Amino acid sequence: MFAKSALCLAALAALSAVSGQSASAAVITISAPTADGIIQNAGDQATGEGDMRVGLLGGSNFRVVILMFQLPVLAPGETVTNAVLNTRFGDKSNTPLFNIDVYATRVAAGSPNIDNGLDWGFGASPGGTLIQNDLVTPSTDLSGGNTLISTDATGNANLLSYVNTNYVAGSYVYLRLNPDVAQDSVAIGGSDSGYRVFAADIFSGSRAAQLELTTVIPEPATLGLVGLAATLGMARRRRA
Ligand SMILES: [Ca+2]
Ligand SMILES: [Ca+2]
Repeated sequence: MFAKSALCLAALAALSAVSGQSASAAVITISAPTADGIIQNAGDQATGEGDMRVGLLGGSNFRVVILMFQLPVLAPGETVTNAVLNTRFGDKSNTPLFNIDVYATRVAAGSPNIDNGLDWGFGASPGGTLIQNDLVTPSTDLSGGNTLISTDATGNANLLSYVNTNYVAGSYVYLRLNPDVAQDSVAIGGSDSGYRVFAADIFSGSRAAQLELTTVIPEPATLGLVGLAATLGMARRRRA
C-alpha cells in the first residue's frame, strides 16, 4: 500500500518535472569513511579505533573527533537546502562534565585524511566555524549504548551555510567534535571521562556518522529560462 503510494507519488513528481510544474527534492546521505578518527594533544592521531573518544583518556590524552564527508557532484541547477549531521554515541565513559561543540574546519581536496585536523590548537574554543554549540551535554541520555544525536535547527542552518559557501564537489568537508573545556582532568570530570562516538570502522560502517543533504533540482521550465537569460546576458556582454 505504502509502496504503491510512493510509486504513484514518484510517477506524479516525474510527470510534473517533465511538464515543468514543480521542483524535485532529494535527500543525499553521505557516510564518514574509515579515515574518521581522533587527534590528541600529544600531536598524534588514530584512525582505526571503533570507539572515538571526545574527552580524556589515560589521564593526559585529550582527544577530539574528526569526521569528514565527501561532497557529491550535483546536477545542473541543483542546490543544497538543508544539512544535518547525524552522529551515533555509545555509553559515556565515567562522568564527563563538559559539552561537545561541533566545528567545521575546512573543505579539502584529495583522499580523506585526518591530518587535515592536526594543525588545530586544543582548547575550549579551537577556532574555525562553530556549527553546533552543546551538541551533547552531561544531561544527554546516552545509556542506550547506541544513541543517534543530530544537529538542531540552528546547527543545521550553520552547517548549510558553511557547506554552501565552501562547496567543492568531490572534496571532503571536515568537522570536529570538540570538548568545550580546558584539557585538565578536573574540568573534564576525571582522568578517563569522555563521550564515545562510533567510527565507520566497526559494525560494517552501520553506525558511522552521516551528513544528510537535502537538495532541490529546479523544474525544466525554470532551467530553460535560466539558460535563456544566460544566453541573453552573453549576447549583451558581446555587444558591450
Ligand atoms: Ca576510523
Ligand atoms: Ca559549548
